[in-house]
Amino acid sequence: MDRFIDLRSDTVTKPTPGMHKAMLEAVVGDDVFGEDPTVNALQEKAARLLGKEAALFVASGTMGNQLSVKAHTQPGDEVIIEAGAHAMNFEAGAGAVLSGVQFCAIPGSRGVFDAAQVEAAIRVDDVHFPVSRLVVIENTHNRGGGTVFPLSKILQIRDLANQRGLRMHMDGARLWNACVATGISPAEYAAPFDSVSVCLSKALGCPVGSLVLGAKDFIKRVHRFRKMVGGGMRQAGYLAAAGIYALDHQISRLEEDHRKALKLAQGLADIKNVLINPVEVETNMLFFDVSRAERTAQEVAAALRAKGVLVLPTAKTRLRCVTHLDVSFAEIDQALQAIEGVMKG
Ligand code: TLP
Repeated sequence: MDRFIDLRSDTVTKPTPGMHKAMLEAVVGDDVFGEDPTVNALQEKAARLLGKEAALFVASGTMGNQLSVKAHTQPGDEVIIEAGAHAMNFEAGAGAVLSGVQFCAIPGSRGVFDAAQVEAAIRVDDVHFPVSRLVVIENTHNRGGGTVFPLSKILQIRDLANQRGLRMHMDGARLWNACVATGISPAEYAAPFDSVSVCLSKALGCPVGSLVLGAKDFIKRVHRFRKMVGGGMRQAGYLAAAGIYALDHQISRLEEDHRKALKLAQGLADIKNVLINPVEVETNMLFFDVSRAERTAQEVAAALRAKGVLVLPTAKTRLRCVTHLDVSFAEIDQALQAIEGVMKG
């Protein structure tokens, strides 16, 4: 197969010619000495965009989340988080290993929960219990289906967190999608949080990179922990240049990805034995179920691969598709044809 239509994730996007040029022309230095002007420029730009005092360039969303958890907590603390959240389920148990925290998982509605649920999860002050320290919110919520976390709910959770002395972290791996879908600015979304991690390597074309944002003293702690896990990079400006380019050029186009996801969902809803509710598609991600076809998700994914379409099985009969920069509207039509063919056969 010459070229796959790759709908497994928006992490597969590659640099555009404009981004390549920006990377090649980057002025770099040794970032462990704090001397890479392009890394510094990216961090300052991101801090301004999200309205935070400081930012730190890190290797990945996982590193951003887990160093934030570590900088907020002490071993034995409890982190209140939604049951399907990435930081608890898909980061190799890092919360336990790196921070010695335990998670208190609360069930969300497609990833979204409210202040009453957080309140019910907060431990009372008693020697038997861990100390509730941090609330993590994922926006958009991956396993929830690319769901936007409503700002009004976040603000209510912030009020509660203030009353009860909890800190708040946002896993904003796809915060850009939430902003484009709602018109809410990154700074408005970030304001209620003590820390935010955002990714440059999802849907924006960057080869690598995420950022952690917060107050200066918090970022200083994260910086030390980044060094501890070997995350100090040297001429990282080549990567940061891609990040600057992405923030300048690749965010507003996400709206197109959202339209592609909706088109895909609407097409899928018309295919026999595919279960999906297109109304639930809010951003660039969708999940569909194939249990009616009496096929496993793995079987469907393998049959689609043979037709040049890559999708991600996420449960026995559930699959995920994510739209992005490197899939065109025409390829969405081709993918739908392939899926229809596979579901018939
Ligand atoms: N998610 C990836 C992989 O886990 C499969 C994906 O394809 O969706 N937070 C959220 C909400 C994420 O979706 C991801 C990546 C991360 C954090 C971690 O980012 P990376 O992969 O850069 O460590």
